[in-house]
Amino acid sequence: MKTPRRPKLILNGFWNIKIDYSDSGEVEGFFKGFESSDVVYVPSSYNEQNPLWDGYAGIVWYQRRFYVPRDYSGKRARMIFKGAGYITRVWLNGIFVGEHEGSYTQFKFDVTDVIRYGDWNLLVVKIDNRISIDRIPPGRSINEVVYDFYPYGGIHRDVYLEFTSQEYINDLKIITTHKGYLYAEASISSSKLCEAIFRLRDRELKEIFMAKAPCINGKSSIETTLANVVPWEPEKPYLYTLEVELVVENQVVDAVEEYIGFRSIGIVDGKILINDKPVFLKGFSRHEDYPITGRYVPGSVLVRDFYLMKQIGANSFRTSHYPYSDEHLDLADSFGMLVILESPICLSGMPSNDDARKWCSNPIIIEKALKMVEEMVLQHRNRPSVVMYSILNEPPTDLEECAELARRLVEHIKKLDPTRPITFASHKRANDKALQYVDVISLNFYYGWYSEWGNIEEGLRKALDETGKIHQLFPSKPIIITEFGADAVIGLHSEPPLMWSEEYQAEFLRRYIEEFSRKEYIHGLHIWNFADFRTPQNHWRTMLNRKGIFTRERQPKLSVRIVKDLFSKIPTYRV
Ligand code: BDP
Repeated sequence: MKTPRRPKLILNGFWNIKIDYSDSGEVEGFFKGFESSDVVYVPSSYNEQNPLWDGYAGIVWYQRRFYVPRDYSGKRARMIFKGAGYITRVWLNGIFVGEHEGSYTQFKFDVTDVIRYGDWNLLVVKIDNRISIDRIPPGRSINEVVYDFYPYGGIHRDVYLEFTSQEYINDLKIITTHKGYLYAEASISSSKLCEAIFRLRDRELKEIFMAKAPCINGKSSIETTLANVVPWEPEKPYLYTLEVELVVENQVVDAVEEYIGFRSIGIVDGKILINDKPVFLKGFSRHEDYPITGRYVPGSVLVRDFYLMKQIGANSFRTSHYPYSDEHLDLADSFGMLVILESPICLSGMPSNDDARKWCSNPIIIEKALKMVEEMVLQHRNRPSVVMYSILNEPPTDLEECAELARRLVEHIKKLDPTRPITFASHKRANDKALQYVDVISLNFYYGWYSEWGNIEEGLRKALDETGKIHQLFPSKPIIITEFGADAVIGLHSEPPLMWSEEYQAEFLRRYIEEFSRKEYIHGLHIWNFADFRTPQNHWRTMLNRKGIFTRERQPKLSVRIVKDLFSKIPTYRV
């Protein structure tokens, strides 16, 4: 939900920071304000802003002062964090206002009664980014995690204070189809009689529909079918604006909006249908990772990424391995990307079956996991670009307990949003006991890299063979290859193509794309990865995972031309 008309105080910028190695800050009263001359920039992870903080995954305190003009008094004030973590605890003027767990979804705290109007205010934030087995995703220490990306910490997305009247719109839920069906429901916080005005505007901001509906039990909704809408499609992502105004005692007291697209999704006869037409998802699994800014990817870099993806012929990506920022997904909506939105539950390297069983059946973990997927769905369910949810990456779902966790996640999401198919990225092949619960099967393959190394053809044969078997087990479920790739160090060349060279990566991707795109039961190919990204330290990484077809700074490797050539021959719509 977008709130451009609400007054805001943006709190991005330079903050004070203090490292709290012994977790003594709360006892010592840091929340009342602390002494430190160290500086950090928000939004960004803290790690790469000072070489001394680079290997630190622990507790840090952030603080800044800001002035709130007197004109804002009488309004409701909420402090909004678009993404910070892993655990964020917040104090305003020495008073605790709330806590949130998880780094990748937004959260807000009502601070109306704590703000000093016409005065300076002190905001203190404790970020606890300790790595632990009972966190999502789990790990033991900074270099011993079950996932292959750097565990950055900090306030890595925007922070702001937003003001509304006492009556306001809490949330917006929108459902559309490409045939012009529109359902819009506003959740409203008001103890008074009220109504909502819903307005749909086209790209030129011309009003093409307007309706009013009363507030009933905290909700106001409209349902209609409009003639002649322009559908949202990957190649023509037409966005409308849906505005909702809240009217109390004949006054407009709040207004929110959303950019919406008219599009439908369906799974029919083993195909993925967008607007009733079968699509092929070609693109990447990505990461939010950039030098110095860490988990925050600046808007200008994102824009370049989207142009690069488009120019390569991609129409799709997966938010591996966590929900991405609103900016990232806003661009997906406007560039017409088909997004698989993935939760942060990444379990690739669960150490042992015993650990995995315990983890998956631990009620505290299950509750956290359900909450994390719920926050993801509620934040992004109005987006036309989001065409599928991925609940997990590489879970040990050959184990009953983990398959049961998957089942519960599916059940939970279907209640929140029955309109989108669900998948997860599987690496347990035919032994995966959770494939039965999802609408689309997603498979990750590294044959020709982690096994059959140096022998792309043998690896590829194995990948094709296993995929064929899974198709026979689930003939009505579309299959997407959500990961396949090989590391390449830019500038390293070899003929014949040897591992780690640009030629080997290009050849690996060429052969996988050629063979898999020929199979009629394969409906998508996502290369691992769009760009190189930072990982924990270990003996199988050279600081970065080098499977990007671009470097971390977005310089192209040899693969870019090869992939562009192949992707441009695969049409988005399959006949
Ligand atoms: C896959 C994981 C991904 C890794 C990739 C790799 O899903 O997170 O980065 O392997 O090893 O298994 O490059």
